[in-house]
Amino acid sequence: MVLIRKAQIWDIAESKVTSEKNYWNRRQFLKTLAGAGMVASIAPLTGCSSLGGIGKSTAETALENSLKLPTIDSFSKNPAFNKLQKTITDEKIAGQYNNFYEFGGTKNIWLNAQKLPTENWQVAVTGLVKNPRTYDIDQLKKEFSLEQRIYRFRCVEAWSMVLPWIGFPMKQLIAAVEPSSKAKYVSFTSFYDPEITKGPGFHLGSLPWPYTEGLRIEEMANELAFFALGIYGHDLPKQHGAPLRMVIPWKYGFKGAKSIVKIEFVETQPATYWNTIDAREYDFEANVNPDKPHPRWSQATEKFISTGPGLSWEIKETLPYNGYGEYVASLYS
Ligand SMILES: Nc1nc2c(c(=O)[nH]1)N[C@H]1C(S)=C(S)[C@@H](COP(=O)(O)O)O[C@H]1N2
Ligand SMILES: [Mo]
Repeated sequence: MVLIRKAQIWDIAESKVTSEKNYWNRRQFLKTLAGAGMVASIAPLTGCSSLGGIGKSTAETALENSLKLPTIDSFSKNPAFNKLQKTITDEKIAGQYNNFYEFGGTKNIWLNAQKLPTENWQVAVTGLVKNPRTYDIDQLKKEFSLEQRIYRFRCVEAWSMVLPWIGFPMKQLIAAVEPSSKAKYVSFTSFYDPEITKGPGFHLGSLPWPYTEGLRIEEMANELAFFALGIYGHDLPKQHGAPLRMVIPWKYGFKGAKSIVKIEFVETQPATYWNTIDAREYDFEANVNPDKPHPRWSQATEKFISTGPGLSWEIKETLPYNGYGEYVASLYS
């Protein structure tokens, strides 16, 4: 059965899709939002303010600019994982329906995320490795072989997309830095500077910033685990986690930390952002699993967000491991 429902992109953000943020909504978030005047500041960013009634809205132009990025010219296309996908999510929809809590607690943080400073970015690869190394983005693009992979993407909030990432398999980085036999886990840290991300945002003092995520080293070595440097043929826009993010397609979206500055090989399971906030709701493993409901909602189906204009979705059945069981189920047997 396929149900189609249409909504405005700003309707879905808070009321229609169950959100990680609801956790904070219920506790202290609304209070904070009201205090920061955020409710009032959202409206002009989301769409309808057209200039003098003609031409594109300022938001539309800003969105297009945020997606106009240097193209990546040499990458191969790897169709090995395509068989479950028919439609790719529209680029503008994907580019204005994001989770990036450093820049705010709603789905429409794409404009605020343009504050992320991506110049002279460096990624430190450290810890239990033979060859620790700090890479800049050009080095990553040169030293690893870039490919496009069209992956299903499933957020724990029960919405999903299909996205054409460009990047390289994480196992190539493992080969380059040569972890020691003591390395059992890998910790990934996102950019965080409260001076830059402040503004409409999600900045309760108790949150465990910076955003961190973690994998077992065998998970990182799996063929599917991917570092994305691009999407839709060009560099990553800031709202998608420029200039480097994790993509782990068989796990819920929160496992894919954005705007990575540090990758550390460690001996024991590292603390991670959502797991520290609430381990019951966001377990470390976080494999997509339709049979294991989130404590507050079912994971049996998902809202697949595909085409524009405007936001629409189809209800689809959620697949174990998001459809990638043949590649990853053996990691969990
Ligand atoms: N640093 C950071 N990474 C993050 C998040 C975040 O808030 N901060 N949100 C996560 C969640 S919950 C999801 S669903 C995806 C969303 O990625 P997208 O906005 O590119 O679709 O990013 C993940 N990575
Ligand atoms: Mo998510």
